[in-house]
Amino acid sequence: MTGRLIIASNRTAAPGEARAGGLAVALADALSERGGGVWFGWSGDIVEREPRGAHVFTEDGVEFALADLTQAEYDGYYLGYANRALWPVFHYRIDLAQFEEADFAAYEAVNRRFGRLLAQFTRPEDVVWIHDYHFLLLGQEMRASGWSGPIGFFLHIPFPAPEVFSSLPQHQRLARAMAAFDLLGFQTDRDTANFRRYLIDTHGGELLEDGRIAVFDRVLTAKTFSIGIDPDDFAALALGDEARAAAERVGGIIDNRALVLGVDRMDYSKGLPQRMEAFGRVLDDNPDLRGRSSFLQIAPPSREAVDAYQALRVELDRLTGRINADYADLDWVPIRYLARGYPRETLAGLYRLARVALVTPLHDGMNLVAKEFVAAQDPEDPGVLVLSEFAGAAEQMPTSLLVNPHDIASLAEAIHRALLMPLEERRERWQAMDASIRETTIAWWRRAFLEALDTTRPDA
Ligand code: ADQ
Repeated sequence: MTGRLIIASNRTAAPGEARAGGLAVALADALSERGGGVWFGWSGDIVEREPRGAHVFTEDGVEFALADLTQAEYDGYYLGYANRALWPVFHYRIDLAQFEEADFAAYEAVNRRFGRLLAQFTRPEDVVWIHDYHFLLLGQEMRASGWSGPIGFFLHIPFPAPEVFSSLPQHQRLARAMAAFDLLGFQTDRDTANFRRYLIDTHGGELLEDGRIAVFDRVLTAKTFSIGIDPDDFAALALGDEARAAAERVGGIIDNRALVLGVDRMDYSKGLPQRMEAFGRVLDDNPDLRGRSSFLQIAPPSREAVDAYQALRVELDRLTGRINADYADLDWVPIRYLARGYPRETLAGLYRLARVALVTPLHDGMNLVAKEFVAAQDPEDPGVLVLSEFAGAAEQMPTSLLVNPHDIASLAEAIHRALLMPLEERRERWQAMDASIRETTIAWWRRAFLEALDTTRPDA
């Protein structure tokens, strides 16, 4: 008999919170398929006094256990170590990373407090699944609190090359803690290979015949589980009333010119300035295309308390202003840049309307926008995906127009080519991408991970 599932992620889909994303639905499904369990995470609240326990709610047989953070914990653990050190380094931006010892101390303390708390919710036959870079030490802390059952970990962002990971002053400490997990899941084979190479070259890890790695007196499995979406659900969304209404509205505003679309959280990993420059370059080099296509970039601000995010906002304002001032005409604006989020239905309608999607991050774990765009297309008249070779999705979608997002000239060339691509070629490329997003759906992802985790039990 399989035990209950215990999930830990920074944010949860607790009662009352919108379960908008595919990931939240998938984890909720995983919990209900196992007949219940616990979903642990940060409540989203910042409190004055050191919190001790967790708020517990039960919904459909799932216990939600939510812990608060103090202001100092939020600053040091969340904004500090997680988002000023780990996020930039894992996205190859050592230049933006700030290595403050006090931030690491806060990260360690929160992982310790949360690990102890979470251990109290477990029963011996359970399995534990921990998510993402906020909780690299959580498994080790649970072990210190007496938990000896299976622990899986999934990293949603890239695992960088060993030389880059080693730039973290605490990388040795992090590596030892990560060895407390039995199964480590990564988005792409590139990430899995980076992690293995790091353990083998830096810590004398040994690759065993069955593919597992022996390191720090433990044996662990590192494997690729490429996250996906629910393509049928998204395709249906794109045909719904709200999606159609959004497409009609935007189609009217751009006067049915070809829509070039970008949808991202506003983050320096997403390559937004490079993308805008490349669109500007298309207009510089192709006078015949001026007035014939409109670029719409949707980018809601995130993590605004971190300096690098404020700087990005200023840069995007400047770039759009310049390109629009150079090229806008009485009846046409080249770039529309909306610094706010939209409901999934609206995005689905815009994806379907778009002739070209620009998904050009400098580094990205997977990038689900790329997959959502593919799912939303009209099979008879699909749009073109311009995709960064540094997005995890590139490994699975070689028939997109793959680009190096740092190379503005070839990015501009790809946008130009996408705008002029004949219908037959668009169909052929899209069919292969559609087949690929149907292979590793979100349901496949969670089942494959949990099956692998179940087999790591000593008695399996
Ligand atoms: P994100 O960096 O947030 O996620 P991504 O995978 O593209 O990146 O997006 C996640 C979801 O947010 C998608 O469903 C998308 O529709 C939605 N979203 C993005 N921009 C939006 C906008 N402007 N308005 C409204 N909704 C928007 C992290 C990693 C990724 C990894 C995912 C899942 O950084 O690499 O693919 O986790 O593992």
